[in-house]
Amino acid sequence: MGELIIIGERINGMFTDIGDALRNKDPKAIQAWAVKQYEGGAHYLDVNSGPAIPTDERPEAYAWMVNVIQEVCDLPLCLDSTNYNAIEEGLKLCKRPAMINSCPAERSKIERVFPMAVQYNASLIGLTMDKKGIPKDSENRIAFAMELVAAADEFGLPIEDLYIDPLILPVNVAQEHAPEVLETIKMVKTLANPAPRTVLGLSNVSQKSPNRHLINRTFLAMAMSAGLDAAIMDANDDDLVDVAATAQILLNKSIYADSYLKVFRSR
Ligand code: THG
Repeated sequence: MGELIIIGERINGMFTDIGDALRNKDPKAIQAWAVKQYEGGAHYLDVNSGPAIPTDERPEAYAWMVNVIQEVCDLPLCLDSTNYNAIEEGLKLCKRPAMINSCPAERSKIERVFPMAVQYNASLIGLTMDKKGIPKDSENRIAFAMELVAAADEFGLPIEDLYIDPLILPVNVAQEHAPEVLETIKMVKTLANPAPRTVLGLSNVSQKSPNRHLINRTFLAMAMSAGLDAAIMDANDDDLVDVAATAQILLNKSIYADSYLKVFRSR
C-alpha cells in the first residue's frame, strides 16, 4: 500500500571505508554495509564508486562492486554513476531488476539511458536539471520533469518505472530550495496517469550542518507528506526509519497496529 522505498546510501566511495575497499579490491567493508543496510530496512542498495577510481577504470571497478554485493545480499541495486558504461556493466550483472541513478533532462543522455533502462527492465531516476544546473523554482523543475515524462513515453519506459528526483540541496547554503522541492514532489503527481514516482537523496539536505539527523528526519516527514515515494537515505538511522514508518501510518498508507514499528521492519 504505497510504502516508502528505502534506498541505502552507504555504499558510496565518498565514505573513506568504501573508497579504501575499492582502491585495495578488498570486499569486506562493501559486503558488511550491504548486509547491515538490509538489516536496517533498506529495499534497494545505492552503489556509487565515487571519486576513488579513475574514470576509465570505473566500468571494471563498478562490475566488481556489483558482484561482491550480490555474493552476500539479494536486494536489488540502485546503480549510481555518471559513467553510463559503468552502469551498463552493472546492469548486465544484476540478478534483479535494477534502478538506474540517474539521467538529467539532456537530450544526448536521454538517448543513451532511456533505451538502456527499457532493455534491462530497469527503473530510472530522472533529475530535474540540465547542463546549466538545478533551477530554483518548482515551475522550472517541473518543466524538466515534463521532458523526462515525454522521454519515457517516447522510448517505451513504463511511467511508474520513472522516478523524478527534484534534487534537494544543503539547507545551510540553499535554504530557499527546500520548499520548491516539496512543491515539485506534489506537482509531479499531476504530470501523467499513472503518475511518475518521486525520489530524493535525503542526506544532501543536512550536509555540513550540525543536527544532521534532526534535519533529515524532519525533511523526510515533510517530503512524505508531499507524496515522496522513495529516498536514498541512511537505512541504519533507526529513528529515521521510525519516522518513515510513522509518517506512513499518519498518511493512512499502511494499516495501524500498536506494533506498527515492528511490522514495518519485518519482511
Ligand atoms: N540524488 C540522486 N542520487 C544521489 C543523490 C541525490 N546519490 C548520491 C547522494 N545524492 C545521496 N547519497 C548520499 C550519501 C552520503 C551523503 C549524502 C548523500 C553524506 N555523506 C557524508 C557527508 O558528505 O558529510 C560523508 C561523510 C563521510 O565521509 O564519512 O552526507 O541527491 N538521484
